Amino acid sequence: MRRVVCPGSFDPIHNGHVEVITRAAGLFDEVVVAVSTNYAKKYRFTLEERLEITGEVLAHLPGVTVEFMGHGLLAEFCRERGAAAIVKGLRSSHDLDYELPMATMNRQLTGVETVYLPGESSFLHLSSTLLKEVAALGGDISAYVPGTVLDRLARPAAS
Ligand code: COD
Repeated sequence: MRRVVCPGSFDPIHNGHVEVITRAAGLFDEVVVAVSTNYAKKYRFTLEERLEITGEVLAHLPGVTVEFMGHGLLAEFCRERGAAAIVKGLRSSHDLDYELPMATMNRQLTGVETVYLPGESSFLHLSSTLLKEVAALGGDISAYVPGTVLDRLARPAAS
């Protein structure tokens, strides 16, 4: 049984994330989507909201579960879950430059490998940050996020 972890902030989850997670679910038996949080970061959605929205969006995918990553190392989370690899989407060579040191560090920490899937070309420009900005300024992002996310973004942020 091959279990992998797809980590992210998912603030909020968008179609680029969904596409990579769907492909990971086709390649591996179990995918744990690990929702991270960082006290230094300001999120649009609370951790509870990100867990709920991400779970709702991915509920149709067999073998996919959504969990809080905790406050520790991703490599340690993977070891505790018995995950063979971390799976991430790659948008650009910039992503790769940023990712390679983390992949090596994670492997040296606990032996967990990192597998990269090239992002779908029509979603390569997507990031949660860009989508939140476009939505906040009144732009239409319906082609890029699941309906649930569109609805949630239209509500006032939790204070
Ligand atoms: N197409 C394809 N893939 C995409 C797209 C897209 N349009 N957008 C994002 N992705 C991929 C990214 O490659 C990313 O890996 C993943 O989806 C999640 O994206 P985000 O933006 O939700 O999440 P990030 O980048 O904020 O998540 C960061 C992590 C949680 C991966 C990172 O903070 C982490 O590893 N934290 C653990 C702490 C730790 O162990 N630190 C030591 C590292 S050695």
